[in-house]
Amino acid sequence: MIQRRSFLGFMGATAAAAGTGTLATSALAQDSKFAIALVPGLTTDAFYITMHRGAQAAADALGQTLIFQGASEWNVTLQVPVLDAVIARQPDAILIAPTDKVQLVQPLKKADDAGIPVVCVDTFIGTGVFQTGSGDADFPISYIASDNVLGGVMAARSLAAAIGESGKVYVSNVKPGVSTTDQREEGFKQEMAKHDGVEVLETQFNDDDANKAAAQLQAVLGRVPDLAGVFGANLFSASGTANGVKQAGKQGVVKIAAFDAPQSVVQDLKDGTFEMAIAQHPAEIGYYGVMSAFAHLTGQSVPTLIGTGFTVMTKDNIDDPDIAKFLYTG
Ligand code: T6T
Repeated sequence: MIQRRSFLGFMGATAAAAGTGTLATSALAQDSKFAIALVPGLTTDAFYITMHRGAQAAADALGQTLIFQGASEWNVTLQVPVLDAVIARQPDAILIAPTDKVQLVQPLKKADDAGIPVVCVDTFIGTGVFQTGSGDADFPISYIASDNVLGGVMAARSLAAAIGESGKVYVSNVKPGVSTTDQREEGFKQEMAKHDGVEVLETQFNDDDANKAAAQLQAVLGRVPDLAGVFGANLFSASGTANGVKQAGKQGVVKIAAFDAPQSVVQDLKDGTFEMAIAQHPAEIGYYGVMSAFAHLTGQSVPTLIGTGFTVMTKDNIDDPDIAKFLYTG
């Protein structure tokens, strides 16, 4: 059990739950030692491992404690007990990437009710618009993430150009209800609607399982031999699709626009498996997540939305250290 030495305990849960942020004098804040928990979407994903690194850097800079606790798979029924266990440890704040925008509302409300401020990182609950005073899911103090709709738009533009503005494509995606990947698909389809020669086929949902994404690629190719391209909407969707394309001997023929940037994208870009990869900046998300929680805990106001950037990787720029530094670690 973590000792809650923070002044939240002294001030009571109500002020914290209301997110007033007017909690203490700076002298008291400096004396306080906060424990900030980060609950990732899953622990075994280079994206969240990199986010953890950024969060740890911020915690170290601030002299605060970071707890990293998550499930091993992208799964609501695994994430909720982890969250319950984290709430039971009574951290001073929780950063979380909720695995479903509806199903995590009530579990996170328990944290809010216990006076533990919540920051959504990467994914959100509800609409992702927080502190508005409306709805039952606006209680998190901030949402820190990539602009996922824009990322989908960028992938669509790149894929449309790669297939010469003509042909059939589909989205390989995780599962409906995940805010980030829903938004990427939305942005992708919005943009593709402007490309008359491109037909977007039914989305293939893979449950964040790269093997499933590979098998789906092969099945779609069986039905649609002239398949021109795929948007892999996250790390496992893209890497699984890449494997499927390689197994089918269609490398460079079926074009892939990939979201996320594990180390393996270097090879996939260089050998023409990927046209492009959109690297998010997960270390920034973790860093600003901790900074925001700390700011809130020490009485500062915090933006309700912090957007982090993208770096578009291609075979032509991936050797540039200013680009390659955004490859995920872990
Ligand atoms: O794409 C990231 C993350 O942004 C998304 O919410 C879930 O999938 C990843 O973690 C990559 O696997």
